[in-house]
Amino acid sequence: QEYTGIKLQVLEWSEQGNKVISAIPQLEGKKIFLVAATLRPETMYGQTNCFVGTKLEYGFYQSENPNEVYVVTGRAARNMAFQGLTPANGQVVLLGTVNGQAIVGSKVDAPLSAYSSGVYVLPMENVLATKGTGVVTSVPSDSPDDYAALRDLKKKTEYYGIKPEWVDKFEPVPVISTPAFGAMTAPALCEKMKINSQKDRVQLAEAKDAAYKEGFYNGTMSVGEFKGESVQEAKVKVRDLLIANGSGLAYAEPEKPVMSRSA
Ligand code: ZZB
Repeated sequence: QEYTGIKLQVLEWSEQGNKVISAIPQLEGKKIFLVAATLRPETMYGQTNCFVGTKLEYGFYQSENPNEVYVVTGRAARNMAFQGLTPANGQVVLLGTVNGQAIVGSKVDAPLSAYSSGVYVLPMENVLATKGTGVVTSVPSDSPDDYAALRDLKKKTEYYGIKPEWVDKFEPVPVISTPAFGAMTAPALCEKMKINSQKDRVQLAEAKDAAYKEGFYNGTMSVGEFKGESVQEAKVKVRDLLIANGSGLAYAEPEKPVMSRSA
């Protein structure tokens, strides 16, 4: 599986996050990035937040660049070690660990996002430890999972232990238009399929499939450098642009045996 890693630089740490990083001297003076794995680089214009799993453990890993540190799961770091993303091939340099819950509320820079002054790290129930980097960048206009989760958070900030200002002004942004779903695919699909929350796993899996297909085959970019171009053309161009400007990276995962494939 070929992902694009999106480097979300931490601009401000949450209170808890700040305590954790202050206790790790090797992080001093380094740029720290949460690295999200995506299959949809062309949607990055619509990022509204970043999701982490509150029960997952993340590591601070020295990256290939001496000034930069990546925050990802241990599993992802071990894959990265064979892709030139660590100082030495096959080896990870772990500088410290942090629980997902502790970084909720941190503010990060989301490359290409319409929300250019930063977006917040928020909790999501369905972040898998077994896929990608364990960091998910959220695009509620085009990802039904993200739309449902962000809507849950907006409705129940207290229940989720987040501050209203982390979600209030962050609305989905039109990025890709399609004949079937109009200006914003995910909200249209969630409405059509009566998806009420991020707990509606079965419908969400179906909605994700439909969103991928319609976006890829019939989508047209409505914003950004490649506005007016088809998604099929723009996908690689946006990926290349992100990698060229240092805010993206190529990240692949080995194929899983068919028997244990989860999706
Ligand atoms: C941004 C984005 C925008 C995504 C979109 C999807 C969509 P797949 O297809 O099952 O391999 N993701 C990445 N890592 C995780 C994780 N650890 N746990 C849960 N979700 C994760 O899933 C790949 C997509 O799942 C990734 O691409 C990421 O969300 C999320 F408009 O990144 B995506 C219709 C989907 N649209």
